[in-house]
Amino acid sequence: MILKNNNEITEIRNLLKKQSKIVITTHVNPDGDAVGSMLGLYGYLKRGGHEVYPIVPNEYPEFLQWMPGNESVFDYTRKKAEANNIIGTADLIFILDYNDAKRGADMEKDINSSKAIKVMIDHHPYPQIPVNFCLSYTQVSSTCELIYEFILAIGGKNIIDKTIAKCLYTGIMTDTGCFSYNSSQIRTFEIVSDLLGYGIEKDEIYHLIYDNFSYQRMRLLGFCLNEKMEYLADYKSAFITLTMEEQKQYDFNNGDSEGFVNLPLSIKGVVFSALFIERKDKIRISFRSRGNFSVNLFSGKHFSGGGHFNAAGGESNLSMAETIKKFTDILPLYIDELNRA
Ligand SMILES: [Mn+2]
Repeated sequence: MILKNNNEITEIRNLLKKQSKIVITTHVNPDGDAVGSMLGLYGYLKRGGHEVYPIVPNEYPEFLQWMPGNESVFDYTRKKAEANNIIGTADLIFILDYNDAKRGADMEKDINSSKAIKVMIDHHPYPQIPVNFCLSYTQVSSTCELIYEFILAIGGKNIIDKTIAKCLYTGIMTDTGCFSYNSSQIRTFEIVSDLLGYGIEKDEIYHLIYDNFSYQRMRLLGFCLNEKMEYLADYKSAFITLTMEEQKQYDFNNGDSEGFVNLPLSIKGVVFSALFIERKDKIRISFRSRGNFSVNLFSGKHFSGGGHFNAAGGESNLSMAETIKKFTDILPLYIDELNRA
């Protein structure tokens, strides 16, 4: 258990002895781990008698909206004034599953100017946000795994219940691609085993997350693989592009492209994949890799992004065509690295 006997934990435990006004927040475009860790911690702190506000920088997809506590979540983009006031008057702010101010989007300036005591709990490398307590551990599978450890360390195993367990399991499952990566530590499975002990139905959780797509989304997936994927054998790479026009054709909703970036990695030999999605003002990019090729560094260097070693995001202010040209022009610089990966 990595958080036990930690000075920071003792101080946070003492802080939480007093009833507090607490904000729990997470990164823009929240994923399963973001929402799961936020609502898992929400359930826990709520049961501790605190006044707790889960606030997200923007909306998240429907397949994540079933988790217990979802009805209490504030969407910053929709209730800016109210969220701003809550963040400004909070005693404590938990920053979950991100460590770079950019990932807090518009909410970040409110968090930054708030006098609240800030606690970051995260598993991404190179934490950058100034906080009072930084619980950053890159070796864990997910922030949900850390939240479980955090609750245990704070001393509340008996406050965990099925609703909290559901949220935490969801983040561990989604951040490991259903235990296909980032999940080789024994501890991850011990925690999963504990969570199952609270009576969660893991097959049902899988179903709620992965069998919850629209008909149009399935057709979009087919279109992307059939017509929009490019395979660059020399570079062991493949990428998919999606323009706004194409998104419109398939009634694109936020979250519809979730998981698309992983698919090219199923091609034999491919070690690097990218997904380029056109947004109103920029191209949003996701990168994935297998083995020894760091997409975190690649994205940081060329596409103002970052994330994990094998999974990162990025962006480009160029047009789609110019962005793809930039990407394919850069690849030759990495030919040796990609072939060694
Ligand atoms: Mn995560």
